[in-house]
Amino acid sequence: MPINAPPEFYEIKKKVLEAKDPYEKLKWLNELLKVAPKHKGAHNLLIQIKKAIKKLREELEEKERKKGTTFNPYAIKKEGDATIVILGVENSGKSWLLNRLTNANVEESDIPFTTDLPKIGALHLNGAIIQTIELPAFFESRAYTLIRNADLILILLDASRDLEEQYQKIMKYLEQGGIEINKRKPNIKFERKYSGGIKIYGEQFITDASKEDVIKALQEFGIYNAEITIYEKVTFEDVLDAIDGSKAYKKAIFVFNKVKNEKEIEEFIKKHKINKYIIIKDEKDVEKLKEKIWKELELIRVYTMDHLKKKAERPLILKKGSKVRDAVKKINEKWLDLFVYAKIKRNGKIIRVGLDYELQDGDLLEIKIK
Ligand SMILES: Nc1nc2c(ncn2[C@@H]2O[C@H](COP(=O)(O)OP(=O)(O)OP(=O)(O)O)[C@@H](O)[C@H]2O)c(=O)[nH]1
Ligand SMILES: [Mg+2]
Repeated sequence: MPINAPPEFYEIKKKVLEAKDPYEKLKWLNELLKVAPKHKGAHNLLIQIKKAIKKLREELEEKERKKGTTFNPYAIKKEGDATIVILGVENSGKSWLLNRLTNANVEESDIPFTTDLPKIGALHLNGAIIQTIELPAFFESRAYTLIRNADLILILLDASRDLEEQYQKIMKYLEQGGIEINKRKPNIKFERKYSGGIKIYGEQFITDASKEDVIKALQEFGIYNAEITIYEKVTFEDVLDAIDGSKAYKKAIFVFNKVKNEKEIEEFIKKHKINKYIIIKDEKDVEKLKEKIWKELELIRVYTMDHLKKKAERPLILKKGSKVRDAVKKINEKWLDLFVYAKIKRNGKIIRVGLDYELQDGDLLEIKIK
């Protein structure tokens, strides 16, 4: 079957083949993926590109790991209750924002690329400590791990300059790193097995491929025993992503900085269907951003009480949906075996619950152990 690729496909393919630097090659492979035809006759091609990307990414990660002996400023350990990264072009005000969100005191300057290495600050928010990282404006591949490990991305756009140009640059960078913004992960469950062959459930939900196509793709990835369950309408490419497993789905807030003309921003937001954003006109607006950050992180505060019924000063910070089990684990793993019951005070009422009870923001928790 002809693949009917557009001319630029072949131009980019040439660049992939000619690329000497592996990072360069990865960049072009991702470009190739974008222009590659997605119709049924081109499925094999799609698989080959995805395979090449996966292989190269793994090789590069391995290389970065091996470099571990020398000091790596991009190897920042996750600390605190959540992590956010600030991403933006040079001079957009990343350091300005970091200094106002956190306790950091990073140099702010009109000279572009003043920040040449990641900078860290601690944002104290509702009893939680949020690790906040400013990324240099170089848009390097080695920063991808930091972005992938973050709980939230702040995409900073400098409204005193061309918004579209900044937006395209940042989105392209994220896409090349396999990072999806504000998109829900398609509901596909993929499990590798040791035996039993390939089982596919919900194949009728794949809009542009058959069961056989998926089996063929799995074999191409060297997978002969696995179970795939598809719960909603998806494309063949979504299925490939689920098999590959390397795509990261991240939340992002677009932060418009140095804003004078709000009308322009409104049009921009509409054009790109941006639904999570904040407009910063002065320092007061940083407080509004903090509120948005808190909302997007979906954290809850649980106040523990000791046996003398004294409420702890600092709450336990947990992810929304956490259970008593998670709270106990965070206090002391060993308590899981000693746990008898917990008492929760919520809305003035006290209830006695077990480990699987879901906690809510503001709960007062007393744990009874053996
Ligand atoms: N008027 C105004 N100036 C700002 C604002 N944010 C940043 N600036 C100024 O813009 C310049 C650049 O800010 P930085 O915070 O250093 O920018 P950056 O993104 O960290 O830049 P690099 O680290 O060089 O990539 C500085 O002179 C800041 O004082 C803002 O909201 N309003
Ligand atoms: Mg800076």
